[in-house]
Amino acid sequence: QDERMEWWRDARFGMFIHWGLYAIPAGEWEGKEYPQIGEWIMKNARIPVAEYEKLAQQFNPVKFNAHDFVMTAKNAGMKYITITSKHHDGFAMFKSEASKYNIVDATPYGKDVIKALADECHKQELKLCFYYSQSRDWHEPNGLDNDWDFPKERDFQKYLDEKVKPQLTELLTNYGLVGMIWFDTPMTISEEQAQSLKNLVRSLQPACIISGRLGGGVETDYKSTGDNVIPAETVSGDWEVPATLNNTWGFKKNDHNWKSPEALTRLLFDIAAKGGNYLLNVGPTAEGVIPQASVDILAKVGKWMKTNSEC
Ligand code: JFZ
Repeated sequence: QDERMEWWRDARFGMFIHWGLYAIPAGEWEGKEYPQIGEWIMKNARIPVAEYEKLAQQFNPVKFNAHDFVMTAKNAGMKYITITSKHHDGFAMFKSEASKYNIVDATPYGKDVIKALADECHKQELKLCFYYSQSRDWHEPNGLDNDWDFPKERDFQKYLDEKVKPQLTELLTNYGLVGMIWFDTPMTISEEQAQSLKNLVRSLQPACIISGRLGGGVETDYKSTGDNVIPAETVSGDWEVPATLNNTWGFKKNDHNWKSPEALTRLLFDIAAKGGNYLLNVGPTAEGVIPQASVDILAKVGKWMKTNSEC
């Protein structure tokens, strides 16, 4: 446990990346703007799978450059990147044999952005971590939480066996050393099911950290606070604050409610002083670029840290 957590405890600051098909609607569906977080648009607009799937045919992030992503993180003083390999919409941003609903097989772009990012992270010695939505999957009849396409009962175990475990195996086999798997919103996963996911991660990469939101009451390597929630006092154990730069995780074209670099730097120091990590989010566009406002803010945070740290 201690060995596994060593790099993470030193890191203090990481980049969260929420990137997927939801960057195309960017907060708007059929002329209507949805006020909630961008990556939830499929559920909030109750978009049928058959409709939402068509976004894949348009997904062509030709401006994506792994080097730019990594440099933006590095310049901010971030030591790891946690990217959505599969969010609740069920779309895999990596090549997957377990589901054709992935960036290589289902989009005109046809390239594995997770692979490009993994290679660049390894080259530049940043830890690469994968967010993976283990319970919610709005694309699968047996995944949880899509009650508009699939109102009937479901075989969650089948979904775990046929999609989640094979995809986790791919993620932990094809991309070199993985810093952590960031599980999220466990919903009704049982203790046994959660434990089997933990065992799988441990068996494939014993050094891979397992984040706080696995579920089933199963012990994980550290705690996540509520999103954007900073504890008032020192917390025992390892913990991380996932936070947004504006009001959304996935890109929304009309969300310009950015936090200031000064406020972010203060939060970062506050969190670090209390012994936690700060995982700060960017939401790349459908073209594959991190919004310029985010890049500028992070650069200022990085500059402030460089001029004011002793080491
Ligand atoms: C989840 C996701 O549903 C969301 O889309 C995003 O990925 C975020 C990072 O994680 O949302 C949550 C999960 C847990 C809490 C709040 C929002 N929580 O514990 O307070």
